[in-house]
Amino acid sequence: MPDDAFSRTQHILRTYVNDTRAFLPSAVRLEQSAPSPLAFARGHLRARSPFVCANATPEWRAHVEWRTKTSFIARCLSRGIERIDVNVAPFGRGDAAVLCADGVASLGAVGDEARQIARVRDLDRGFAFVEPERRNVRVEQFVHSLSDGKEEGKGKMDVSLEAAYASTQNDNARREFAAMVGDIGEVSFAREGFGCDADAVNIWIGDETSSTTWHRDFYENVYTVVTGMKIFWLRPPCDYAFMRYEKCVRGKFEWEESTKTWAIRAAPHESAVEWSVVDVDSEGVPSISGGDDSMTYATVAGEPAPPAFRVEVRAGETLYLPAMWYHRVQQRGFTIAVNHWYDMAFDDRFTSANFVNAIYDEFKGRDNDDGGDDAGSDRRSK
Ligand SMILES: O=C(O)CCC(=O)C(=O)O
Repeated sequence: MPDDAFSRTQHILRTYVNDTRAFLPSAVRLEQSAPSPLAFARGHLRARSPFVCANATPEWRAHVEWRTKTSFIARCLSRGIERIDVNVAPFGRGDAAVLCADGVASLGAVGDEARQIARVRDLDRGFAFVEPERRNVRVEQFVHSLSDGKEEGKGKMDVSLEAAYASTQNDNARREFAAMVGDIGEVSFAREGFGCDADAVNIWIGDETSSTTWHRDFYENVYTVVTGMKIFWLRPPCDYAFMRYEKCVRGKFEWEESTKTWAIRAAPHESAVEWSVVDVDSEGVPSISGGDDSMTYATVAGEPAPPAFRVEVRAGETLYLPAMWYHRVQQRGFTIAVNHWYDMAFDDRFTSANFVNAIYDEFKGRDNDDGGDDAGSDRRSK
């Protein structure tokens, strides 16, 4: 492809991003009360623009029963829930792209400590998409291992459980926590606005040790914080070209008790995963990229990425996160949140976004036709 066609396409993409962003508000609005379902459907849902609203779920008993570590543990035990599944990963980075070179991956460093590295089995170099280790642990032990928000940035590499996050995103509210699901309900504007039941209801329990890397979901997301605080960084779907999606070899973190180190087991024969390798926009979370340029935002037509929207969602508040918006998430202190995933409309916005992204990929010289997951098989994807 001649250079001039490449740069013309880059300018067209840049104009597309600027024009699309001009239709969005400059910041995510905080509404003091829940909109009516009609106002939600006519306003935010039609525009697919995120907002936070206070007090959308005042009837949830969870706001009282799950407010402190002690009351949450007591509630679990009184309902016969003694053990739960948690994800464990170094630096709390499950579902993250890591860069491997010569059979090792850099994982990050805390303060003046040397960077932590993990041995990678079955992959010499390139990006791996690494899933966390799943453990079934006692609720009490897990909850007490979480911070109260006063020890930010503390390195916890030597105690593996301290990088644990209840984040199975497998409808765990209605499965694992079925005996307590009556403590939460639906979010009324969402239930009526979407006109259907949620496909999944997920409970997330963690602290600032864990974070969720940039990705997008093919679900409408209604995300309520019960206790603690979440920080979301958001980017509209038009920002794809900045997100450095790479084809990554699947992998899994494995804790090696004998050496007290983490390793990564790669699965190069399984289908690849397309994942953003961008590793910026975090606060108090060590970078895993070690300043590697290939893990910062791409530029388009020589211009840097426009800013991400930064949103704090506090206890009692609910975020509407439209489908296909990129997001990256952290929390502060002991945090419990509940999100409802509703089916999205697979319409011309879906196909148009795929078209624009494919044009960008084509000009990047990438093969987009095989390997990576698509919306049909995995709703957490590019
Ligand atoms: O809370 C988190 O860590 C991630 C939430 C998320 O990615 C989602 O709800 O789609």
